[in-house]
Amino acid sequence: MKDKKTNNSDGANAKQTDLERNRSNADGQFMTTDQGLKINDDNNQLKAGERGSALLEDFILREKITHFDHERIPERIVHARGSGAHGYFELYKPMGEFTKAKFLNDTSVKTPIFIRISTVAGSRGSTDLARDVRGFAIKFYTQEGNYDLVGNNMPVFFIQDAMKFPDLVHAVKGEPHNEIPQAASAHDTFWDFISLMPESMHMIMWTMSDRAIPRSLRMMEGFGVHTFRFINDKNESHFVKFHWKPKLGTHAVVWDEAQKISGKNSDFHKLDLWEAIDKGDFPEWELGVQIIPEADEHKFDFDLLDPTKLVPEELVPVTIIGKMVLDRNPDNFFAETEQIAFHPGHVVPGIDFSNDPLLQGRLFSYTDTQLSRLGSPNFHEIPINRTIAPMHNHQRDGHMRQEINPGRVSYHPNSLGGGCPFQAKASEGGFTSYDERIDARKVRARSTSFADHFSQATLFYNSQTDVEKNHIIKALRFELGKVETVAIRKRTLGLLDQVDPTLAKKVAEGLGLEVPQPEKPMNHGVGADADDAQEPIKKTQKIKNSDALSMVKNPTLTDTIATRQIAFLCAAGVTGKSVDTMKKALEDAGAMVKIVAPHLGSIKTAEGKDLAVDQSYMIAASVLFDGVFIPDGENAAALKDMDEVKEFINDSFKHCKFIAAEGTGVDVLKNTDAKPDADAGVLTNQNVGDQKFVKNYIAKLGTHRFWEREKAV
Ligand code: HDD
Repeated sequence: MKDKKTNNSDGANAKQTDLERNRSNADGQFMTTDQGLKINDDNNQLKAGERGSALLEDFILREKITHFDHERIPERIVHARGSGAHGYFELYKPMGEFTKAKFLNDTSVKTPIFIRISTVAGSRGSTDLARDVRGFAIKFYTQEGNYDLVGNNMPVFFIQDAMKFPDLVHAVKGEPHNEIPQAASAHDTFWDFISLMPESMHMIMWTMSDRAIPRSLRMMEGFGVHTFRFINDKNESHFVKFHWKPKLGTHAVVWDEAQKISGKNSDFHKLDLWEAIDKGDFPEWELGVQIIPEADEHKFDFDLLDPTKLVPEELVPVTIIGKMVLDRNPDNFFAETEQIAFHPGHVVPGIDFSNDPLLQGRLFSYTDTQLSRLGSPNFHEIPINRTIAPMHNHQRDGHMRQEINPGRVSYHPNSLGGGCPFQAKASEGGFTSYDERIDARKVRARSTSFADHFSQATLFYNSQTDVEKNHIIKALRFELGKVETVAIRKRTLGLLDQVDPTLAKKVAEGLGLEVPQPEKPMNHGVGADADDAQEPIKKTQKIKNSDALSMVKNPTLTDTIATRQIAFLCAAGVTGKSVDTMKKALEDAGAMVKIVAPHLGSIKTAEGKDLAVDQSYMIAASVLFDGVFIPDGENAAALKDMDEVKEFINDSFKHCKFIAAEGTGVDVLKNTDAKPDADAGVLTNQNVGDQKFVKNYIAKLGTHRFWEREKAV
């Protein structure tokens, strides 16, 4: 499928050429030291005699070891674990009415991008399948400079003010005395903090939902989270919320599956993204915007500046304006994915900030963190961070400066350099901040319009299907079950009760607790200090239900099975026709088939042909697949009694996957939980190679999971 690769246009080529300049190609070259000296022996250090001690003189050994000793840089404080990819953004329709940003006005330009998708809490080596928010950060290399949209896969956040960010992160990370647990929020300090922060309840609904355990990084929505501003060339401002809608739909795994994947393949998401791009199945997202005129700022039941609130799509529809395609894996993880430096303050003319107090704090944090992570104010000179726009200013020197600025002039204004570089007028593309009028007292306080912490949490919960609600209940039972301090569990139940009494009751049952009498949760945010802290309020929302918030009801859901992984449980004697018919149909629909057998190499089919084996039962596990097919043939006799096969099918059944078996393959189901029943998502067929059966299985796979099989809590 390699031919799917498109040629990037000018901008994309410019970035590629830029990266090319720094790409080392050792093909056919001699090995050298960092100084270019050809190396004669890379296996032995310089010694006094063959068995002698090392000689300090060995500058080649010292150079190699010194470089190795300094290979690591500090990992990101949050979002340490990430996957990156190159791609491009293409605009569908000019947005000049709202923004003057050039890349949002010219449909003929393909803007190169680099994306980094990450987990938040865990260290660099932690598992991909942690229950966590996913970072969704995109750097657009536009012709007017870099624009970074540094968002998440959830549209809201835990806290309203950046002042609380270090506390949130300290609470969720491994506890400081023993650094346990790794990449998990299921522990006392996190829930202690949450139980005292009612403003986190809406985000808690999202993180306890299946959104926090995506099936693939390619199957997640992305959000800019904050309200930003679009500014047009008349200097008019509109508020804007950014959405990324995945072409493959929004899908998740279930929690039991997530935990098992972490054991079987903790790089599951990283590998999935890498392989899809490598095979030419380029992931795509459409960019959507919700645009709100300035005049409507106060029209809502919530404050647009409050990052714990979303704007329901029923109130302001999402307009799709372009698409992002990921078409190239990085050449080097460290140089690109690790060294990329994002910053919500990297904007271009036409995009500006709102006064969201979380965003305002972020505008300080990101450059500051790059200074300690990348170690120099020259981090913008690293190839992956370099703009493709011309870059000239009077900033000079600093660690690892690459740029050589000739001449005497490093100040403005100057006459010796002819006044260069010049400032740009707004009409020449110079960035000007939106001239919002500010006339206020200097206070440490939070607006009372931020005080409703529960009604959108309730909206989210009410918008879920029963299955999704059950998953939230189970997640909360798991998380709070891991909390040892009973008072924290109870305090959290008190907050959940304000979101939905039935939810709180069901979680409480699992914990063997009663929902406590309504306690007045203190609202730390509102009021100048704890003495005049106010109670949070719950406003009636106009919107009671929003399908866009449910992954199952989501209107953008597609029935594609493209890139879905299907396991064929095989052994010697399998009927080739049964394998071939199903395989061809699945692959034609874009799915990927893996032949699983007792050993690697190949097996003989009933027709006497060799069938190449992709994975043995030792490596394959149901949790790494989206569906399973047991073909007809003598293989059934061998598979029936294999524990690995039984476990495979039982897990598929437990995790609500569609199971198909054909001919004697149906016998394999006998010793498992998956009894043949089309109404229960276990499809069987006696007429080997029947196209109707194959089509039906593909249609079922398109619905992702057979949720009805799941037992209610
Ligand atoms: Fe942040 C990294 C997203 C609040 C401070 N953040 C980081 C990354 C993403 C986000 C996606 C990883 C970028 C990458 O891949 O390199 N952060 C968010 C979102 C937030 C948010 C969506 C709320 C809406 N962050 C937030 C606050 C602060 C920070 C309030 C501090 C006041 N974030 C950071 C940071 C990081 C970071 C410490 C760590 C590594 C980095 O910046 O480059 O500066």
